[in-house]
Amino acid sequence: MNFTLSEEHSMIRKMVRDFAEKEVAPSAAERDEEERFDSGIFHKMAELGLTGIPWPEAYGGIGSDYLAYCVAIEELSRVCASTGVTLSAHTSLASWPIYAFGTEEQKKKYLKPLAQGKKIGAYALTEPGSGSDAASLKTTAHRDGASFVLNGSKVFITNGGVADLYIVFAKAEEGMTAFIVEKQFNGFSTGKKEKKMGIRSSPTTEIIFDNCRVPVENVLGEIGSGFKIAMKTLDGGRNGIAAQAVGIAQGALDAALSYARERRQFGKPIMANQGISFKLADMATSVEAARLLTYQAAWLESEGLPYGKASAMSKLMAGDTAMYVTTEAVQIFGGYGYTKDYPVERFMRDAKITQIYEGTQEIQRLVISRFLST
Ligand code: COS
Repeated sequence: MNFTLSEEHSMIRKMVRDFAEKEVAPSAAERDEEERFDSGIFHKMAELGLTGIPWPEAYGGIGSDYLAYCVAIEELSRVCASTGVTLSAHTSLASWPIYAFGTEEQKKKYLKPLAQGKKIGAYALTEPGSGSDAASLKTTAHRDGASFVLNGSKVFITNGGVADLYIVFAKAEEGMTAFIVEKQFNGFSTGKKEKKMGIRSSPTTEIIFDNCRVPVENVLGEIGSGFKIAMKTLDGGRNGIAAQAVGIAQGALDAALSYARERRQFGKPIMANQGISFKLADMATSVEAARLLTYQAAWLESEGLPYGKASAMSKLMAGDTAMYVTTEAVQIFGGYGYTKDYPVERFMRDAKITQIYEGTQEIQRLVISRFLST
């Protein structure tokens, strides 16, 4: 057993931290305030190869692995959770299912430009009436000659409106089916953009299918096997969210630590107060535990070993850790923490979503408990 990151993983961490601090952090608060997605940041990530970390070079990737991908998401989220989730949805939710289930033609046509960052990807499963109960979705896909015709709508779509292609789940006669839908297909449109508590510079929208024609060659995997594709995709996605949560927590911990060393009350730095230093000790311990679970799940996936239980556990642990650590960070900052003069209130708002999306914490417990009972 070796708990040290390899040279390759350490290099990726250093490169992404450097990029995040120079190119992402300075505008993070402003983009949050303005609810503004910055495509320039995405293009810079593409230039660094971050949009295709785990995919082979033949498909436009850099041929690394899921641990490197998680380290990158963590480092981005340490300064801007919105940028972290943009890359996470693009990689885990849009590119992965094409890599895992796509035909050679689909990989060349769709995975390659996604990996190269020439296109942005998104995943569309959730509907107004179907969230945790993903199998109950209502969007339909009727076969008509060489096409399927999709009707319905999806909500809470990360990268909605900015994505070029969407992995869409709809009910065909044979059962739930996955489709690769390009934004320019007739009958596809973007609906309402959500105004959110956190991750505000990551656009979240409704998407609408009004007799949207999708060629049969854009069916992903077997017709009727969409539910399993959706679930397997989320198994990996959840670990990306765990990495995002670890990054948010680390960002809040770093900010709280440096504040506690500088801020003086009662004639000494507040760090010298055990009420504060013990809080920081607990926060640091929780972040480390969440990181270890997250890296373990990423390692399992990279090794080709089962990782569904591990990724549900990492997301559960890391999401709760992010919420706990960011709330404590605000507390350490006192009144200042409650203002937008410091980043910890943003971290706290951003942390909350990690307990909700890609399966609520309650769904993670359901998934974990099913593993325990089999
Ligand atoms: N990988 C592969 N197959 C899976 C799977 C997984 N992770 N999870 C379930 N399946 C399979 C099952 O094995 C079963 O197959 P068979 O019919 O061949 O036996 C089938 O899918 C149905 O599974 P199950 O009965 O467990 O489905 P449920 O409707 O009970 O739903 C949960 C299971 C609750 C786990 C699922 O609906 C879920 O994950 N919901 C949360 C959705 C979510 O995360 N939404 C966020 C969207 S992205 S922001």
